[in-house]
Amino acid sequence: MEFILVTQQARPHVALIQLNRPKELNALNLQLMAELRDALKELDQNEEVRAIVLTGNERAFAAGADIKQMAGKTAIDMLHIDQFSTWDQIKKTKKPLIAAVSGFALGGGCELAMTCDMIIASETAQFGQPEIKIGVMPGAGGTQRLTRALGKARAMEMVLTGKSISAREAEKHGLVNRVVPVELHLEEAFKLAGEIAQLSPVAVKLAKESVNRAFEAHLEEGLHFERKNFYLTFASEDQTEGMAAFVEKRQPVFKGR
Ligand code: DAK
Repeated sequence: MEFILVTQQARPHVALIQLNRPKELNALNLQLMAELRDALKELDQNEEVRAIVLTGNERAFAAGADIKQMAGKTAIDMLHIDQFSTWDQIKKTKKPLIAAVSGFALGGGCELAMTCDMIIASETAQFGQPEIKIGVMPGAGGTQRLTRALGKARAMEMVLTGKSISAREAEKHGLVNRVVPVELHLEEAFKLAGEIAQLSPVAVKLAKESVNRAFEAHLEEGLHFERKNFYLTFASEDQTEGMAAFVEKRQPVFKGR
């Protein structure tokens, strides 16, 4: 891996992926995206990993797709480039994925953070879709996810002007879970991931899938999906253990079975 750093057990059962092109503000070139796709796939299959934190550095989470790499491309070149496999892999990842964002989260960087399940932002984080300023528009979910999070008026202004919003504004509108001082943002993400990693991996997986359905389906279909997954948790040893531990007034030991 040249452009990302992967730590399988950064904390117990919590893996860390760090985007690592600091001089280019972690601009997402094709190799970085392919490395990210492969790392996510591997960590998602690793039974020792129960949650994944994705981060950049203090100055930049990611300043977008690599403009220098895209500059000379034609529409047909872009069509043939297999960029979507990374975004598909992010969506397919069954384990909770938490973005720890500091500094720039722009264009594809903002879209990457929004595709994660939760976002912990540092006070310096800024979120934006500046593609319009370079004559294009968001292409990896920005117009959809920003609109769902912020509402039409705010998303429209951001997408049509390219202006970013601060971490505090993002928090106010529910785009991020919380804002913490820069030096604490990664630790806060680990804390959240660690909390989830102690719970039943079976229940966590089904619950994540169900929350995501709220965005992807109509209410009736989402409720139906949620109910089916709820019943399915009763097929797990973790459900038996969790409820037995409650009754016996002890801590449960979850095995992901
Ligand atoms: N691409 C390539 N290089 C970048 C970059 C980017 N997006 N952002 C920054 N860099 C490079 C700069 O060129 C500079 O390199 P050198 O010139 O030193 O070699 C270095 O990083 C430091 O940047 P600056 O000197 O510009 O630093 P400043 O603090 O002055 O400014 C900035 C920081 C973030 C405001 C500025 O760098 C900037 O405006 N960057 C571009 C932001 C942007 O427009 N992002 C959107 C890109 S379009 C898709 C998937 C993804 C996408 C589309 C489709 N599919 C799956 C279909 C995504 C598209 C995009 O993200």
